[in-house]
Amino acid sequence: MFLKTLKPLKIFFMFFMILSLSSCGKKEDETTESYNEKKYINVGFSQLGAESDWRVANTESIKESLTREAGFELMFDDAQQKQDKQIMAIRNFTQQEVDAIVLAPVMETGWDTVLQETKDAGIPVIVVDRMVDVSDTNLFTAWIGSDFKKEGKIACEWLKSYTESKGIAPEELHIVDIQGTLGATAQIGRTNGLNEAASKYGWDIVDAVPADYTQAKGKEVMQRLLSEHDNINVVYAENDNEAIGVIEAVEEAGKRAGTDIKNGEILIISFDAAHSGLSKVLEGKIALDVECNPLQGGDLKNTINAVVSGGEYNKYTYVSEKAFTADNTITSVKIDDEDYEITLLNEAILNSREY
Ligand code: GYE
Repeated sequence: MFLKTLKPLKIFFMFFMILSLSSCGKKEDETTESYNEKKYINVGFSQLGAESDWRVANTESIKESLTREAGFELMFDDAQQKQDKQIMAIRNFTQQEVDAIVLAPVMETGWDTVLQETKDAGIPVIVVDRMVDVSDTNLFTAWIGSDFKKEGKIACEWLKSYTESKGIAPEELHIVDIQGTLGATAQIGRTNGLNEAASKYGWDIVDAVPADYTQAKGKEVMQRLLSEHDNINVVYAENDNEAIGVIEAVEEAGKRAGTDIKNGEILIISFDAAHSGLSKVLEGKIALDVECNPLQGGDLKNTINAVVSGGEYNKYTYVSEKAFTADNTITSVKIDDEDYEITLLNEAILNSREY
C-alpha cells in the first residue's frame, strides 16, 4: 500500500529530474555553441624584442587592447631583436590564416619578400613603431608610430637655445651620439636630426656608437668613449635605458651628469620619457627627455577593426609627444616654423606616468 502511494510520486520526481537535467544539458550546449561560434579577430603580433622600458610598455599596451573581451584572439611572438625570427613568425601567422598581422619591425629594410607573401595571402599587415622601407607601400596596410626625425629636431633645437642662453659657443659643444639599433627608424631619425643640426650650427660630433637601446650597452659604450676622449660635454643618448647606463658610466668615472657644462658637467639628452628616464630628469641628471609614446594599443585596435570590417582608417597615424625638462630656461622651440612647447617636469607628472 505504502509502495503503491509512493510509486506515482517517485515517477513524478524522476520525470522532473530528467526534465531538469535535460534542460540543464541544453543550456550547457547552447553556451558552448555560442562560445565556439563567436567570431574573434585572429591577430598575430610580431614584437621585435624586450630591450627597453619603452618596448615593454608597447607590448603591454597592445596586449591590453587586443583582448578577447574586445573581440580579439592574439598570438604573440617576441623575436629577441632578430629580423629572421620576425620573418619566421610572420610566415607562421600567414600559414595559420590569421585575420591580421601586427609587425613592430627591428629595422627598416628586408621586408619586401615576406610582406609580398602576406599580401598574396590576403592578410593585412599593420606596422607599429618603426617603419618598413619597402619598394611598394601597398605591401602594408597601415602604420602607427612616432615622428623620430621630429624628436631629434626638438632635442637639437632645445640644445641650441639652452646653450646659447648660457653663453656657450657652438664650437665648444663636444657631443657623443649613443645610437640605437642601427637601421631602426628611431635610430635613423634621431641620428639624422643630430647630424643635420651639428652641421647647421657648427657643433663637434666627437663620435657616434650604437648601443642597441639597452642600459648595459649604453654604459659599456660610454665607459669606452670616456676613456678615449677627455672633451665630451654632451651625450645624445637615443633612449632612456642607454641614458641610464651613460649616467652610471659618467658617475663611476668621477664626473657629474648635469647642465653646468662650463663647470665640467656632462649634459645628457634622452628619448622615450619613460618613468625611469623622467626620474633622472627630476634628479637633474638628464637635461631633456623627448617623449616617444609607446601606448599604441588603442589606435591599433581601432585600425584593425576598421580594416577587417571594411571601414575607414588612416594609412599613417602619428602619436602625439611632448618633451620634458626640469629646468625652466627654455619654454618653447621652433620646429619647422611652429612653436613647440617644452614641458616643465614636476612630481605630479612623474607620478602619473603610465610607463
Ligand atoms: O625609443 C627604444 C626602443 O623604436 C621607438 O625602440 C622605438 C625605440 C625606443 O627600444 O627605447
